Amino acid sequence: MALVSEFLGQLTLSFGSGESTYPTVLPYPDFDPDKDAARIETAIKTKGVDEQTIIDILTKRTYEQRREIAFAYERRAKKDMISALKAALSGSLEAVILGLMKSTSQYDASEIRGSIKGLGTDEETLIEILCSRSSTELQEIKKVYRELFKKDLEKDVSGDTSGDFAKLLLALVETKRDEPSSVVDYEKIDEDARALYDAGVKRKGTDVKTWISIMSERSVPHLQKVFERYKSYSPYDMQESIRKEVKGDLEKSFLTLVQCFENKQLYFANRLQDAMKNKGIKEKVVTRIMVSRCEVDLKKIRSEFKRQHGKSLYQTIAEHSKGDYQMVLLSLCGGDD
Ligand SMILES: [Ca+2]
Repeated sequence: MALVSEFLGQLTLSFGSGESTYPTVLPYPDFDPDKDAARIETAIKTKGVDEQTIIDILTKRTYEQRREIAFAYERRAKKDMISALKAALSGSLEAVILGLMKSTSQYDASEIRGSIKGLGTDEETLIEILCSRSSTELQEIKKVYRELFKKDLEKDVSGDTSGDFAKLLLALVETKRDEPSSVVDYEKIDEDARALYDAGVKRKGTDVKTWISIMSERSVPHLQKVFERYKSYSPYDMQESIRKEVKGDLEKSFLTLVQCFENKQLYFANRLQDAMKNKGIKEKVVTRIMVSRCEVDLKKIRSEFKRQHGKSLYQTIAEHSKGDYQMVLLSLCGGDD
């Protein structure tokens, strides 16, 4: 019975490839965009800015609702709400609020753009986004990227990276991954497991091309079974094999992929923990995960976090942040566990 009620208790929405979602930000029930817009207008005009009201409203409305508020705001104030928020807020709070004014795919596209434009590349951000998003999400990101920046994500990614790392990212962005099938193909599972072993641990050097094609083209449920099967060929599991065979950004990318295939929410929970394991907080990472996952699977990330680290995400954020930034993160977190 516990299982049934637990299942019914989860709000599961479905989109695209039939993935379940576990958001912490839900549609606000008594939604009145005009009233919200008026409150935000007053909060912006308040001397010193009333951040609390802005946070209370925008973290408790979905993206669709925030958009409606922005339209209502523009009608009444005769100016753009995003520009007004930008002028009124600053620092980490501004980054979160402006992030929330984008859709999840617009946000991802902007984070990718930010990580490659200008001098140098923020590989960590690129790896996190490109190796964790589903094919459906990546297709949407590509589309939005073209709309927002009039550029090709494939070209930008391969132009800014090099070697096997570039080949892997490009293969992911090309979104050639199979849809999950209802039929389990044991022969193919065995074949892929053996191919991964032959291309890596078994031989001198690594046939990275084979690894890339299997990991970028097979469906996630198939790969989960491949990694199980893999253990019957290799003395090391897939993650250990990756650590032994490749290095640097390529190693990080393969590890992120495999961790996400196995348990995506645990991957994000560990990223969050890692960003808050020392005194202080890696704001960029925490902001990105909280903003990009709050309408996707943050609720499940929270439970993985508690299970893995023994302390709730809420408590951890509370200890590592302060002020308005803390307030906005805790509100997105949506509760203690
Ligand atoms: Ca080898």
